[in-house]
Amino acid sequence: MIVEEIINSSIARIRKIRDKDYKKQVLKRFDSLKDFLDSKLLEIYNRIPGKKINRFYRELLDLYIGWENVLYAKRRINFIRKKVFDFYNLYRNRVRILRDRNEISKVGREFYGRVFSLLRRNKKAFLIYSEIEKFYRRIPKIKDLPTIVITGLPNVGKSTLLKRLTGSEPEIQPYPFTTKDIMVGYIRSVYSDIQVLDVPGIMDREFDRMNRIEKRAILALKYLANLIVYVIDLTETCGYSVKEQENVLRRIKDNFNLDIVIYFSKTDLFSDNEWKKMEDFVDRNKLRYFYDKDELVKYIIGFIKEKKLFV
Ligand SMILES: Nc1nc2c(ncn2[C@@H]2O[C@H](COP(=O)(O)OP(=O)(O)OP(=O)(O)O)[C@@H](O)[C@H]2O)c(=O)[nH]1
Ligand SMILES: [Mg+2]
Repeated sequence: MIVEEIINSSIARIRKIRDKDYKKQVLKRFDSLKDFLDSKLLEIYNRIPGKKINRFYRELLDLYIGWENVLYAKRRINFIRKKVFDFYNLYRNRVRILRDRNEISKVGREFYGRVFSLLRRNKKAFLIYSEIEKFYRRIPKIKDLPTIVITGLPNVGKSTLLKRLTGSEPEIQPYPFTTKDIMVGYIRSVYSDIQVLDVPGIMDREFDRMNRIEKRAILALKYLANLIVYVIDLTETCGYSVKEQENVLRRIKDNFNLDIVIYFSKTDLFSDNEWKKMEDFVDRNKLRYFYDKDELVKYIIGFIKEKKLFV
């Protein structure tokens, strides 16, 4: 798709160039094609991340596209750029020594033919590039700010909490796996903004057995979190038992050396039974807990301040 678009706009540009002197016209067209492709390919090359990218984005790109594909595309685009330049030099020199209009026209067609088939043969690199562009549209820009990651099982109310904390508008649905990418919102404080990330739900299984979508959440915990807010749905309307939710919590505790607080969601649905379950849960797990979002915000700001994380 993208290759054909590039070819079509090249042709449109070339056709606009006219000169009374046929040979001059052909040479000007060559220049135009070379310049256009050179800037287009350089733009693409620069949009494709390279080895200098940070580890979070690199591993995330690896999950979405495959890091080796990204590197392949970057190398390939660079190669195509050089090759276009080679063809340009070769065919320009050929045209220069010709006088016959038919001969010039033939060499001209050969130049365009080789350049366009070079692009078409490398469709894969351009396809990977469009995947990268899609990735950039899906993944928010992660800023260098103190960062809270909201995590928990699917459907427990993570995105609802993000919305309540930050006023952002993530998709919220009554079924699991609604959030597939990483969502971001900000808590404004007098010190600086605090970045809050809402990530896909994770299931009760070993981290290395998780699917690609769950692994996105793990990467956010691994590379970005200063504090984890673990959401627990004691009503179990999420479809998962408290036991399963506790297992995942334990796994996170054991694998990440990070501060964790609990947020109990859906308290508007609580009966006496759930309030009792909350007491038991807190007794067992000895973690700081919240069910009021204003209290949680206050705590988060205090935490960031105490840990000197404000930038
Ligand atoms: N009554 C009530 N429902 C809630 C509350 N929080 C979330 N829900 C409902 O629970 C369902 C799941 O909420 P989400 O916020 O999408 O849950 P999530 O954890 O982001 O889910 P995934 O993205 O699929 O992992 C939705 O139907 C919400 O409306 C709450 O405090 N009270
Ligand atoms: Mg969600």
